[in-house]
Amino acid sequence: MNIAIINGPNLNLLGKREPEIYGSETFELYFKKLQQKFPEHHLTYYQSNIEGELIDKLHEVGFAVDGVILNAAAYTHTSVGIGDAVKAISSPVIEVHISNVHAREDFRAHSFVAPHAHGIIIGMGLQGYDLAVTSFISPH
Ligand code: CA2
Repeated sequence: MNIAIINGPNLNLLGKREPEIYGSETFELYFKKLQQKFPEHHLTYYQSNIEGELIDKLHEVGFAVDGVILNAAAYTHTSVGIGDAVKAISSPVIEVHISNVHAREDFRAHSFVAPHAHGIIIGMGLQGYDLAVTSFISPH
């Protein structure tokens, strides 16, 4: 199975800042472990801080891969464009958030991605990405 992981703004700082919220592991290291855990599947990882680049990546992978795992980070709560892109593509998208957005500021409770997502995993730390891969591989 081909699965694309796409991370949005500031997630390049994972493991380097605010470990009390986001943990102390870099995504690069976590991604290597994820690839080792699912060797028979093809996982790719892309991160950008730029809204248009995230939309371009969704267009690029979103008609080709079996599943997209998207953490649009702060753009989740602000970007009609990313929501529209998720709606437009044909690959199913699982929305992931590392932290429990519902236990934080009110503005984090709204997602422009959620109405178009196949599923949503929130507040499980980095394990959320693992759960999303598992869900694509072994659908319920
Ligand atoms: O919990 C999540 O995964 C979020 O998508 C993370 C976003 C936040 O805006 C969303 O509301 C919830 C923020 C990502 C920032 O990542 C950082 C990582 C380390 C240090 C600083 C920021």
